[in-house]
Amino acid sequence: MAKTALITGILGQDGPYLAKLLIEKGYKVYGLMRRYSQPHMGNLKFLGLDKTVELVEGDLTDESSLLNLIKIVRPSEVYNLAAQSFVGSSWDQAKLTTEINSLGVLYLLNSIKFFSPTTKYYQASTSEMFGLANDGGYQDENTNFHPRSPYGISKVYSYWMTVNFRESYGLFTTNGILFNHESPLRGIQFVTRKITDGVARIKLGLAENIALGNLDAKRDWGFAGDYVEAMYLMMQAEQPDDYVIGSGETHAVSEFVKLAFAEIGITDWEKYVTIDARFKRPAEVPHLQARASKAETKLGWKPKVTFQELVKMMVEADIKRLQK
Ligand code: NAP
Ligand code: F7E
Repeated sequence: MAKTALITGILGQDGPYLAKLLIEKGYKVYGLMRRYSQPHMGNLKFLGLDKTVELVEGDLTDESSLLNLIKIVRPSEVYNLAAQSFVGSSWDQAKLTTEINSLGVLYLLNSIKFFSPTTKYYQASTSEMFGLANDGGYQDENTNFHPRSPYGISKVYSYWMTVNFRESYGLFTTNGILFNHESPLRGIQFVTRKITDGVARIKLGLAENIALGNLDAKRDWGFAGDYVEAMYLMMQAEQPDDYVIGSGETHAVSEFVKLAFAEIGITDWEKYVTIDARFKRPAEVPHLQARASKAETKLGWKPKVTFQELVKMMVEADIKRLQK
């Protein structure tokens, strides 16, 4: 019998990439989405998946919708990708962020425990949990957490709840501690997409500059398509465990800006960028850099797309999108 997977957050960035991978592997994929009067299917359509994923309605803040769904579908695997994932909004919407990212995870885990205890569970944990903490510049599975935002804090709760359901009830639950990963499907608020969309607009004469916040922050950026493979591999491991997933390289926001402008032949990028305090955060995460050697050794996972290739891919996709 074909395996079944339920992916929450199916309309976001990672959901469609993961759905594509699982469908190619023969899974029947259910995608959880909230109720909309007009669903935004753009990311699923981009990968040609709008007809192949079976969309089901539910909300992470509504426990009964999750209990019902797990009882009916009893999937082989649940990938919980749904979240209020924008760090910048998490200060102003801390309660909502906590309800979705923390309590939503508890509801989902309880639903599995009650109605489908053989279902494997993947939790989308994040490098934002490390925040200020690093061991000689790197973060790995042994680095302590020091989150800097309500988002990071909400994800620390769900990380530990995922571990606790494994330890308390013997469920197959796993945390992927993923560092930043991007793609042409990235939400427009996130800095990479904001930059590549802005660069494309400048090239096409649709804008004159890009307003950004802190250009000094450093991130370990990879390609979302590579990172969903790590999620899949974690769920196929013999024993459930927690893994850091990242490229091992770190780059300042200013380096991303420089490379993106270079793609359209502009080298004096400073002329096109303004600094706007509205895009700075009350507490910043200055430096993220993964040491993903556990994933490499135990899962055989390594990223394929380089930082330079990622920037190029995103700029090209935005130019194409705007030309349409
Ligand atoms: P994303 O593009 O923001 O997608 C998140 C999805 O969650 C959206 O489609 C959203 O639905 C859905 N959602 C939000 N609240 C919900 C609720 N109450 N009930 C049901 N669905 C809800 O995020 P992503 O970049 O794909 O990331 C996937 C996951 O990985 C997230 O949990 C994120 O926190 C985590 N993560 C991401 C990164 C990264 O660099 N991308 C790194 C580490 C961890 P709507 O479409 O209705 O808004
Ligand atoms: O910011 C700086 C900003 O919003 C990256 C989420 O997927 O990855 C993501 O969180 C950096 C920060 O992503 C602007 O201050 C400068 O230092 O693209 P971002 P993030 O906060 O790293 C983690 C791993 C997740 O888990 C999250 O869900 O860029 N920055 N100027 C800016 N950021 C934004 N958004 N906009 C600016 O204008």
